[in-house]
Amino acid sequence: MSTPQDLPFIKAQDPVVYDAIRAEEKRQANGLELIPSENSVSKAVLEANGSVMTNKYAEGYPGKRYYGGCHNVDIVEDLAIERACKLFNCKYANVQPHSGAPANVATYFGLLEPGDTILGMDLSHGGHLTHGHPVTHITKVFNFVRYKMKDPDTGEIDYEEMREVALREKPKIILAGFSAYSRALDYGKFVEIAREVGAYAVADMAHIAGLIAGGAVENPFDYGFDVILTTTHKSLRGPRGGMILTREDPKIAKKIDKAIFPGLQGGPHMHRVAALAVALGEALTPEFKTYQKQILKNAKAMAQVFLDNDVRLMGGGTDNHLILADVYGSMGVTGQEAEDVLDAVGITLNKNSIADEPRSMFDPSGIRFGTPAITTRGLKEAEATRVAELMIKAMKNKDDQSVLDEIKVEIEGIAASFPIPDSFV
Ligand code: DSN
Repeated sequence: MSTPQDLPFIKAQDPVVYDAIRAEEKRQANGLELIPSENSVSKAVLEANGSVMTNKYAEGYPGKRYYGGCHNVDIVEDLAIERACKLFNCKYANVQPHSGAPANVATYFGLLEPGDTILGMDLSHGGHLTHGHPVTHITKVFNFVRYKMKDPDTGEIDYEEMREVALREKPKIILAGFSAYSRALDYGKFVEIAREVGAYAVADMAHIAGLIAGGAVENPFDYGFDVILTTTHKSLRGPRGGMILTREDPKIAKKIDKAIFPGLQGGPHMHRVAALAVALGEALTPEFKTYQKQILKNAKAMAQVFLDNDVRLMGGGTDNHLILADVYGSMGVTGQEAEDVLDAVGITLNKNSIADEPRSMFDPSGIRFGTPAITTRGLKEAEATRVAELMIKAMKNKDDQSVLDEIKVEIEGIAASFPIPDSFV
């Protein structure tokens, strides 16, 4: 059962903040979270994240710090590193990145010289801002070139084009990874092309880190990727943060460590590192493997409902935890309208552009949703199917308040029957 956090000191001292936290607790408990990059951590992770470790400066790495009094924070950082290496089958882990974007930036600066080229997935085909979108500062330092899907309806990457671009542009990093792509990547092809042009093979697995750790999808390291970077708060179900993992080369690991500190960051957030150690301990349990497999089953069940209702899905379906649906093209409901009507019935997700988006980024054609958070609550295929049916019904009846009211009651009922657990072990 989801137990409210004990917050006596905030309550006494700062009622406005207290009320906002309590309201957010209720919002999370009473609605269904379908944003594919969100999840609900255990109370153990929450406790570590809210602990006195936040008070400690610890620039450097375990055993080699620039401050005294680091023996306790060393314990949790060593533990997080050891657990990360075990989970992802690699030799080195840096657990200090404050989040995903700094992990990307540090990896680029660690492995490349300014002016070098990075080949990454086009944002409009599922990539991420940090993979070279012109609005990011990093594009002033490195040259980004892109690969795309051959066909958005199958999701297959155009590996021939990727190879041609790689031979022509000579990237120093070939980046596999995405934030809105639902199909499995051919990691072998990435490594083959990277080796051919002398590039590092780097995977940004922020979205699917939990699926990899739980053995539900393939591990890029099994194909020879050099580096994997990730956030820790999505399917991995840890505190907010990032990690950079190096498969086996100590020279690469050293470059990454130097790029994080002193290159990019100051003091690591040791409360977050402690919480990550706890989360990675949870991820090593058999229950976590079952959880990750269920995420996939639930996503497939939801995708099937959309396909049965003739809604076009990017990639034609899903091999992971997320679904990107062209609701405007299929139902005449814009992404913003869908986000709003679903929010009104207690389902949180995000509007998202589809491949080669014909509308504006602010009100695109698509919605993106996923199953890590509802699977944490214990929903299985039957409930996931029902939630997807209710989503379709709400979008089809977006102007009929009485239908929306009925749907809201049913969603609240599902949420009440599947409370967010306190613990996963
Ligand atoms: N904001 C994250 C997502 O939702 O995919 C990625 O940074």
